[in-house]
Amino acid sequence: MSIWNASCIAEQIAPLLRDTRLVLVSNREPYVHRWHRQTAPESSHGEVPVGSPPRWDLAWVRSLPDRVSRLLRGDGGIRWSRPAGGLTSALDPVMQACHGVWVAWGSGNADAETVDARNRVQVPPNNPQYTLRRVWLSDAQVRGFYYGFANSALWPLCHLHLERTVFKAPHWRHYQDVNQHFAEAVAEECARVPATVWIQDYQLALCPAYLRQRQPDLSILHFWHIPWPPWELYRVCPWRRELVEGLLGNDLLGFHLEQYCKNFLECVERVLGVSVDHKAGVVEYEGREVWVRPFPISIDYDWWSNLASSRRTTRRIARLRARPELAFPIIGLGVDRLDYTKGIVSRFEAIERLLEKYPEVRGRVGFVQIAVPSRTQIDEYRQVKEQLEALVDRINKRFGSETFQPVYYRYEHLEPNELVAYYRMADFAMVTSLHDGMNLVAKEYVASQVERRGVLICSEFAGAAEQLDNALLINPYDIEGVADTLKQAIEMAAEEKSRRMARLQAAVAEHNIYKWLADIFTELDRIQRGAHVTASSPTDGP
Ligand code: GDG
Repeated sequence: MSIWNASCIAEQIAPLLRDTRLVLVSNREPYVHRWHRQTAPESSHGEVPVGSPPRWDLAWVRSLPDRVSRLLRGDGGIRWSRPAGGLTSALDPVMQACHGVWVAWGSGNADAETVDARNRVQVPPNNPQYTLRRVWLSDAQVRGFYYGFANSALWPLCHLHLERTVFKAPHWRHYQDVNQHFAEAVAEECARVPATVWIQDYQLALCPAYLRQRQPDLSILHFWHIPWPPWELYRVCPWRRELVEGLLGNDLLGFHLEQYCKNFLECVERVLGVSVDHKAGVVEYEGREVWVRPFPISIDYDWWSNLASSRRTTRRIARLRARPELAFPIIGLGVDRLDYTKGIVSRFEAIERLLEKYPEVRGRVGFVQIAVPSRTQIDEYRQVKEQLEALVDRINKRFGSETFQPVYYRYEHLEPNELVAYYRMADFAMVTSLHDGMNLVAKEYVASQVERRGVLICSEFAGAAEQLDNALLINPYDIEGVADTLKQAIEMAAEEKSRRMARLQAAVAEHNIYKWLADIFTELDRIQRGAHVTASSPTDGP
């Protein structure tokens, strides 16, 4: 068991909020309501009675034609579910303990049906603990703000893919509008009570300043989940000034790594010419101090480890092992959103090289790739999917036979129960990111390795590599080197595997998600108390 666990939220973290209301802000919502067809299999987590109280606002009137067509198609009731993903599952317990308000885009097709006249719904729907305030976005806004500026400009820019970066003025205008829209909703939630606002990620870079203009005394913090690029790259952004000004609306801005903090501070200095204390990590801006700090995110270690050790998982592994696609003595695993930053194509080039260069491993080792569909409306994502699938096909044709294929490729989203079985079963896991803020898959694999028979291969360009130095670190651009490292993992002695994995587990168990939360809120508390802070001031145990 880790020192930091879920009970620390109520005992240690909630008091640091000093009786203010916690208002969390993210693009994605923690609970989604959707219509389901009566014939559809039951896969979601709960039902909502149809015929919720009528609402006569604009959103309800707009949804009328859609509702009529659903009725004609025979759609059934409304179901709610929790979108899978590290972020929402990590932050939901915080909100449950603090009973605050979570402001997010209402993306479910039945979301508008389940909110009250102020666009709020109590969640979890089966055991209400906090308020979800939904923000509505039009299709054009989603295209311009989300697929456009956030994911076709900021995402590639921050991941150093300049050639994929698209800057379009209409996208930028949508990004500004949506950030304003979020700021308005947040300001309403903070109107009559002292509040601490916690903003998430790169979709909402302008929100802090918009909010600060409305309510100068608010306490605002922000966590940026992706890297921040060096000035040489960042400077190409036509709105480089507006973005840093937006983020300087915060009191505290967190990145995963010290390097991303340094990059950000240099950009601030270059763009705005303001005074930056690089050593302390603080910017003086418009008469306020903005603190910039590294907080490497993590996972709920005990949750993954317990799920992995469960009897259900053991039974599931036995069933998986019986499948012909997995009938190999050694299994290598990759789990990623299908995103060009994850280096999946380079990974398979290295796998192809391994099979070419070391014929003795052919037939002994099989590779499983779980590729989760992601941002499929963006060309770059469709192209990388096609490239990957052609490569997997080629490898299977070159090195497979009538009876087996070396690569088992699944383009789908799995339930955590199934995912954990792959994590525990795999003899090695491959994280080959070309650039990655952190990478939670690496940590989930480590937590799930209950028998300690697996090897983690991790890109040195994933933030996770900084804490996971007992992994086999690779440069994903060096295909020959990765092929050799795969061979090393395949041949590693059981004793060495166990020794490395034990050290990895100790590192992840100690620096788990609860420690991450505690570090962030302790830092905010220190800033508010005006206590002098050093460049890195880790939290003591609970
Ligand atoms: C950003 C940054 C940073 C994956 N497949 C399935 C599934 N997953 C879950 C994993 C993991 C998460 O998705 C992916 O985590 P990453 O860290 O790799 O990913 P990004 O989505 O790129 O996130 C990243 C992160 O923010 C947090 O700050 O680490 O650097 O890019 O939790 O478990 N989950 C389920 N089924 C799947 O098939 N249920």
